[in-house]
Amino acid sequence: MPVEDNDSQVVLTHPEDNSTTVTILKYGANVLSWKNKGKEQLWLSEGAKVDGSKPVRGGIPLVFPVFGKQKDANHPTFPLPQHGFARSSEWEFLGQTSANPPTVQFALSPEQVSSEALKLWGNGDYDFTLILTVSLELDKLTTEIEVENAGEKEFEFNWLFHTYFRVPDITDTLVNNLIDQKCFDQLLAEEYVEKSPIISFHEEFDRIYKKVDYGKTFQIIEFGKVLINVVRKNLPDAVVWNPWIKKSDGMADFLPKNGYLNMLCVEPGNVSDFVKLQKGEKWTGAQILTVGGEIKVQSNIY
Ligand code: TA6
Repeated sequence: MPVEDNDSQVVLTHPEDNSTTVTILKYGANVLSWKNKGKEQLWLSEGAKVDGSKPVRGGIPLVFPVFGKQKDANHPTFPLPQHGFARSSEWEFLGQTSANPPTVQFALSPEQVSSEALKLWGNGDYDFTLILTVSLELDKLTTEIEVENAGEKEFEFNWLFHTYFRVPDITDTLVNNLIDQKCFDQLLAEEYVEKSPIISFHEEFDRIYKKVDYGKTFQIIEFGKVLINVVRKNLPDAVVWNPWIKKSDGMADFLPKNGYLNMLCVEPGNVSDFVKLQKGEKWTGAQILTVGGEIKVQSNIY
């Protein structure tokens, strides 16, 4: 059956390969698992809470209306918790829009968000409708978000897919095609231009790559083989994060503690500035994730 609604979770199975599946938790509309031909592509902490008690540690947490913690005390998102309330709200399952490829939609509007959380954004004066579309193909997963300003007041927001990819060993893992990109290093609190043609990981890593040309495909590579390709639609930025040892130790729900060796976040989003929506306006953004393929080296000289 291509789509099963199991109360708290929805499972998609590809009609041409029953070992290609996606499991989505309605709480946070979090894609907990994406198995491509039986191989898990995402990382989910063994300590992840999936009972709605806190945002899920792993899978694809949805970050809205703010990325991180807003520093400007005058900004409407300042009172919000880190990464906003989308990942800690129960989304409504709208159903299936296609049988092949199996495609489903989830919605979030103020009715599904706690009144406490709502009040923290523009004093609760905003009205919005978020529609998440998840589509499962062979060797490919697409997640697309549509944000509509359903109210009278203009608002501005960040969006980010906080995607946790599973990797065999972070110390053998590389990411390409970020060279020459401006980035903000969250650890140094410094902005600079990335000069490494290929990113490797040997310590905590937390960088926001800004306004990256949409022609750039980020590839997660191990031993010369492409594990995953990350392509973006209307999401100009990408955060690359690995917590490493100390940060992993500090997160109670990050288990096992050496799990940082098997995960890497590559997070497409619009976080280096805010998207502004007037009354009735809509905005969409998507990440298109594909498995395997050839290494593509892309620099800014092309
Ligand atoms: O996307 C990277 C990041 O902003 C890191 O700085 C780290 O805070 C991570 O998100 C996880 O945040 P969380 O609120 O899920 O613990």
